[in-house]
Amino acid sequence: MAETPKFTPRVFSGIQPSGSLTLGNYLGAMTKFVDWQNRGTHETIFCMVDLHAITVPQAPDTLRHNTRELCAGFLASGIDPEKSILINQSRVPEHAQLGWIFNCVARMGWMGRMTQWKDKSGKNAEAASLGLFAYPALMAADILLYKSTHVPVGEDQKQHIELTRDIAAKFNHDYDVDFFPMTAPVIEGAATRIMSLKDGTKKMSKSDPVEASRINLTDDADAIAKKFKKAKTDPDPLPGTPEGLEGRPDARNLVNIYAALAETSVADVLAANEGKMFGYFKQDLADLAVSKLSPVSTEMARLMKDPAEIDRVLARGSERAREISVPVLEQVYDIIGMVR
Ligand code: AQP
Repeated sequence: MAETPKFTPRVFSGIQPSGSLTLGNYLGAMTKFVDWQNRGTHETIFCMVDLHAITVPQAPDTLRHNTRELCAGFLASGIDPEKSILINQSRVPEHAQLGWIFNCVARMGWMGRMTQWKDKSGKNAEAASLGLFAYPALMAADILLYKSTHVPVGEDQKQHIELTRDIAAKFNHDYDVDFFPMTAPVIEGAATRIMSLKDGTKKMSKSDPVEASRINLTDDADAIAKKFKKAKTDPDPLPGTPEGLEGRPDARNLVNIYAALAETSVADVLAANEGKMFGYFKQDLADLAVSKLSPVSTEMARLMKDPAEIDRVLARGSERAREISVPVLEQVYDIIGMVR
């Protein structure tokens, strides 16, 4: 007889409402989330991580708007709030409570080694918020609060999932329990790292101050075409094989985006476009992007006309989430010796 797994197969992942969703978030995260949901092999929980967003300054009205718009993005991309639990982090207080406990489990040295901390704090780490430094401990809490077994993410988040495992292992060891799972990062598919349209060595980000560096899901067809037209490339035509993209990060990025949108391989895209100049390829890419993204952005705009309905979806999601999170946190409090 097959052994019953100790942990319920459960997927958790989140996106920060720190700006408008980018093509990077969509291809690297959102489409994968929808896949997981529709596979039906795991429970799925998706989160708008608003507490993470305030680790850097956010104007309150903008944050509110971005959180609702992100929720609209989840729904428009195919997340079904009946099949998946859809929440915003601040509405499930156990995230912050477990986050505090993990602040006391994680070590300063671990946090100081995080690449995202180094990138985002930059040269002025003294002025960065304590929250930005502690971010990965809260992220570990987001994941482990639901004893999640799998976390689909883009390449940039791999280090944080490894840290989540370190925190789980230290907690289990320190308290001599087998309470938290060793969560697995799932980094799969063609679009694990979509790069800036202005610099093929830098990740496409919602908070990049250069608007032309990214495609947003709220961009209209015109804006998408213009951004691809002005995307950085090199003067050479497209090669016939992936090896021909060596040392050409901007060219590689555009081909990679095309392959991800067309749900095909880079090799197939190159075989079909060998010798084409980027001026023409960018036009094809823009047409493909518009055809794939416009149904999503149209649906997002429709959903945003009824913010009360979005709030109801999130309220219902948090009720369902708390059916899991409240007992888990109670057990954690018991394990660590809090009088209840
Ligand atoms: N460029 C990208 N390519 C592939 N995947 C990406 N992700 C983000 N950018 C890319 C994936 O999207 C998910 C949500 O990310 P996030 O919003 O929590 O934070 P982030 O990774 O820091 O994303 P941004 O867009 O760069 O936000 P800001 O600018 O606020 O920091 C994650 O799974 C991430 O891997």
